[in-house]
Amino acid sequence: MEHSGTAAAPHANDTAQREHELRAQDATISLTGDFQRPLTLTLNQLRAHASVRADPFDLRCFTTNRFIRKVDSYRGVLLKDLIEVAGLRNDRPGDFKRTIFIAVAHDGYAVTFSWHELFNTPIGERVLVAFERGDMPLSIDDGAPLLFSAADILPAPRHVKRLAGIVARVVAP
Ligand SMILES: Nc1nc2c(c(=O)[nH]1)N[C@H]1C(S)=C(S)[C@@H](COP(=O)(O)O)O[C@H]1N2
Ligand SMILES: [Mo]
Repeated sequence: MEHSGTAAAPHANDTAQREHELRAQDATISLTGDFQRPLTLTLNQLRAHASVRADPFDLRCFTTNRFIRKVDSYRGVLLKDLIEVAGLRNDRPGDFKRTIFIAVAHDGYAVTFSWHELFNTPIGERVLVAFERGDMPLSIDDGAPLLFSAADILPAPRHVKRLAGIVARVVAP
């Protein structure tokens, strides 16, 4: 052994600390694409934002109807509040009503929302980017930041772990 235990320990801690910092930097979400003011928020900035609380629920897959597990109540920021901070584009009158939002996870998993769904139906009142579960902070290992659409019939598809960001696209026929 070249290194004694005491010499190796600080080095190992430094490495762990650096990895932790890198992962903490990873815990940001970006709102990009067709927004007026694209932005990036850290998990801590999310925690400082006004938030809502969802009820506990059963996580169930759409494809298989498989019951996955019970999930305690999430607390998080409404997706539509974040979208309003980034600002909808309306270059031509009515463009904003044709905007879709793609929620993309770090593993490439992606789901969509429409402007009407978020701003003109009750679903939007219950789509949140969660940073807490059962009154405990969610860590990156728990899947934070995690997007969840609480009004969905089968919740698993739009229960997006490790959300990387929201991409806005004004779509045309
Ligand atoms: N980031 C990410 N989130 C995801 C998925 C995924 O592949 N990636 N799959 C979804 C689907 S279809 C299901 S059924 C559940 C699976 O949850 P589990 O991995 O905790 O069992 O996660 C949902 N959230
Ligand atoms: Mo699923």
